[in-house]
Amino acid sequence: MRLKVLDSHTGGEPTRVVYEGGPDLGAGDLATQASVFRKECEDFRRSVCNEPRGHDAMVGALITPSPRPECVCGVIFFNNVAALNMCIHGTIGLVVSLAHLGRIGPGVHAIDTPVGVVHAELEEGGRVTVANVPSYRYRSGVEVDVPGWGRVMGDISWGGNWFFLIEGFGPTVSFENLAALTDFTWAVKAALAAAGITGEGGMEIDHVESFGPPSDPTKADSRNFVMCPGRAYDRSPCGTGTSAKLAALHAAGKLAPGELWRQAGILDTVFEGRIEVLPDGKVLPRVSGHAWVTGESTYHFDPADPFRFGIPSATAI
Ligand code: PYC
Repeated sequence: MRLKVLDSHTGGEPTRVVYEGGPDLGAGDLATQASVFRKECEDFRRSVCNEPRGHDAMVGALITPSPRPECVCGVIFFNNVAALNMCIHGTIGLVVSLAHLGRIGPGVHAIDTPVGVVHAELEEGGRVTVANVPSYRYRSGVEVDVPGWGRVMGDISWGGNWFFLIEGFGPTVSFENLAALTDFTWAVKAALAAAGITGEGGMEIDHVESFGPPSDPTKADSRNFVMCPGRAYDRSPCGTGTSAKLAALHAAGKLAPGELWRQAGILDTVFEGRIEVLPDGKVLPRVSGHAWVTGESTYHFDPADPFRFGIPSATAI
């Protein structure tokens, strides 16, 4: 077994695209391929994202064939503990990586994911805009008791992943508070699960997003801290999290169709977002950002190497 991967980062958050040697997930739709991945590809997932080749913040992107002829490819995103439903920083990284490999050029490209087809536009200057899956605020003003932190209120919103959106609770959203923000949002995630608070249809709320004012209001409208399912924070503003926020802002009457929202992440990198309102009342978010290719590798799997399939993340133990 040999894998070829291309590394990039989008606003600071890494994406590792596996473009050769990855597992065959069958010819099903992407949701079916994702369930095969979840059942059969734990060694592969760990090999790519976890130490010694990766680290807890790494997000993998396995390119797979899509049964939809209009799509340039399918993709399964995954991290240090599991497969993800969707990932926008990863889609931006994927598009820039496919362009680096000479597989696509500027223009709009349909990409198949386990939660639906997204359309990504690569501009000449390298900026990528992702038209995400339909997004919506599911519940607002949800209260949860968080041991050690007290009662916290937030909105539950879908942006391709399930998010609990918090403002005005917990540590100030700033880089100096990374450790406290990690403890707080992880405790919120556990409290939501303990209280049986879920997304629609009982789906787990696997991301928690805390908001505060931007460090520079001329460059962003808000700054966030996003806790991902493997207890690593998103270094970027999180595109699915930005989509969930856009949906919640619109539901609260605070964002009109076409209006610009500039979401900064904890490193002060910015994603720009706008919405279109769909006939069923959900919104179609468009999220723009940049990615940079940082490296290219071939992975080897020596049968004598006890850690050729990675080391489990401490979060997963
Ligand atoms: O950008 O959507 C995103 C994302 C999800 C998890 C990490 N990044």
